[in-house]
Amino acid sequence: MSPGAKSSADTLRQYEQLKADIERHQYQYYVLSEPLLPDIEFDRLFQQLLDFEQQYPDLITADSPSQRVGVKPHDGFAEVVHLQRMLSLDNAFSDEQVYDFERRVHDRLNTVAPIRYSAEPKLDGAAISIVYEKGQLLRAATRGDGQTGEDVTHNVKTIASVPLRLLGDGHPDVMEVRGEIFMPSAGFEALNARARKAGEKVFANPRNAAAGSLRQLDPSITAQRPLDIFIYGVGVVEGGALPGFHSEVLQQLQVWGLKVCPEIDVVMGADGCLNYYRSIGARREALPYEIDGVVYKIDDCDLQRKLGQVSRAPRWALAHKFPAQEQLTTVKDIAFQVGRTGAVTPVARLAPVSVAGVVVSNATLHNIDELLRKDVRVGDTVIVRRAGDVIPEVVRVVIERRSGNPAEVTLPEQCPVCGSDVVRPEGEAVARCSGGLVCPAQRKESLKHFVSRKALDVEGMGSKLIDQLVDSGRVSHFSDLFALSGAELAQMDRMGEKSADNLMAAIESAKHTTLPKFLYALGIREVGEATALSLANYFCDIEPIILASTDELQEVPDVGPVVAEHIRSFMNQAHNREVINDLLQQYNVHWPKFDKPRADAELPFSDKTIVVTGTLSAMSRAEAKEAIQQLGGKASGSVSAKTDYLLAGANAGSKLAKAESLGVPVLSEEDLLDILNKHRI
Ligand code: I6G
Repeated sequence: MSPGAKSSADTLRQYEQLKADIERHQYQYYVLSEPLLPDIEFDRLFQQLLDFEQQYPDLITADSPSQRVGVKPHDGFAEVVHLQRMLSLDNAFSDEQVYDFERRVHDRLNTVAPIRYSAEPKLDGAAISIVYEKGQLLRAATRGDGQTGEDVTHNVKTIASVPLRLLGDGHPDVMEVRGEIFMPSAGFEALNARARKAGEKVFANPRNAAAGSLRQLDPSITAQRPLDIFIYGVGVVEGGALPGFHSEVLQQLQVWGLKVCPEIDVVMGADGCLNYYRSIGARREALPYEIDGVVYKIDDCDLQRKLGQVSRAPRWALAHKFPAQEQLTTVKDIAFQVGRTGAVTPVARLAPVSVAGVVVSNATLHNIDELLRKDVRVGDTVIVRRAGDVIPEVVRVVIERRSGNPAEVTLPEQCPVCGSDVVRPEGEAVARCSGGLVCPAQRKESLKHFVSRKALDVEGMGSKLIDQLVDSGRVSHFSDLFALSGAELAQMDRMGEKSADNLMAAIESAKHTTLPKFLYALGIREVGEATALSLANYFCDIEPIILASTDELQEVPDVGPVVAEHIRSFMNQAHNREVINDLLQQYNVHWPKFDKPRADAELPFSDKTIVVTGTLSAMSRAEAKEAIQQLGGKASGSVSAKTDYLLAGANAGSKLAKAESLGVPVLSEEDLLDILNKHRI
């Protein structure tokens, strides 16, 4: 039907239903911070409304969601009427839509002159407006419905990167800045890991975590949350002037101490925008925060004014979205997997669905409590999420789509792999198979850990091969790997003679390791790389660790009673000590003598705090941190005035910018390798 078509009673009903659906989803999203649908489904619904209204313009009501930006504020906060309406952005999902946008801009401006854009990553957080009066932070408010938001001043003031007073001088009398409050990925993972351990509610994604943290009624809770901010523009400005180009405005804001995303760039034309989109897209996973696309803005503020806005979005800006990280699919089955430490983890087997370019057919449900809290059942429609390298997870069930009454899922009483009892100690979120290394699943996972890159690093010893070696009875313990012959390996599936030879060479070279790697490889519960290094630094050899009491173990920095107990109980088992003995005596697994860190004065990084950032080529970041500690230094996570050096690899982002702004000396990977060589570490 053509635009302007006449509407019938049915059409009216359909329109009212569509509006009501969207309002309900907006309430869930903005007020409760608990969206029912993935963004992509919501965007589809919203587009349906826009198409509908284009077809039936006579139906459009002033309260249609298309005429508003968000929803009404929550009761717990004072209302703030924004000095200037906070808009949304129009979205593009394809290159073609970006070219269309530029064509519309050219038409409206009646020009074909090349257009200069400011391009920036689109953070996945919560929009904020902050008003500064005479350089002092006066008020901060959420977007709300665009006209009226919630007063979250007390909460925003707890965010360290939000200046309470602007730096320098020449500030306008009144200046409203707008930006995005977000939770960096590492902080989000840590927050959820803590919540999961404590059996508390976890956040579905960093955006919900940021929005939920910002809207705490108690600011002391917000203060504990790892929130950060990027300012992306200004609203009302009175009693002062800002530069005439958006990119220069942002530079000025930075000079006044406001935090601006270091990835912002100025590009020419739609082609420049698309190059930017691809280059940020390629680095998306390496960025320390989640983004869901990029934003292009016409850089010349005069042109922005000429173009103006439609009801809900400026005509001079466009959000270009990445493929969605959340999709809908259905649960075919719920299985229980047994891990290295016996943890029994529920996993949803899904109807395959493409999420951000990868086909996902399994998603973790973390533990039985979370499975029960989410109430996932076979046959359910669920939102599945895949972000970065993180294992795909079921975010929530779309309960409205459940049909019939599928059975609730319960924790199995016996291990699905070996039949041993599944036990769940009082107060623990994780249930475990009690079979230990009798359980083939635990054996396989322990072996996979033992040969992994950060452990003994046996190149070419993949997961499928270990499954075969265990299933065929050739390998039961770590030491059995060193007893394998080339002929035995060559008999395995997809193993030619050549690859068997290569693998034999890899097994041989894995015998030469380091004490921290060996300790880590043993897979003792809660002994990760950092703890293994601390143990090595303290004891310098394996023998004293085997013999150490829990009290002695707790002398080691980072080792508390729980970890000490895990180490003791591992070493108390005769067969574990036998395996260690076989590895060292019979198969000659060895490492260079491990000295206690030398006297401070001898070491180049004594008393120095060093932050590692970016991608390194000769080592992982964990290895660089290990090296820093061996050189007497302390590896820290964030750059501050107290940081002595920044070790920066490729694509170092905000940490490099911050180090430079604070005058912190920057070391390259080559510098570190030189120092290591000089000190023969
Ligand atoms: O630069 C921006 C980033 C994100 C934006 C923006 C945004 O919303 C989440 N929204 C508007 C309205 C503008 N810039 C102008």
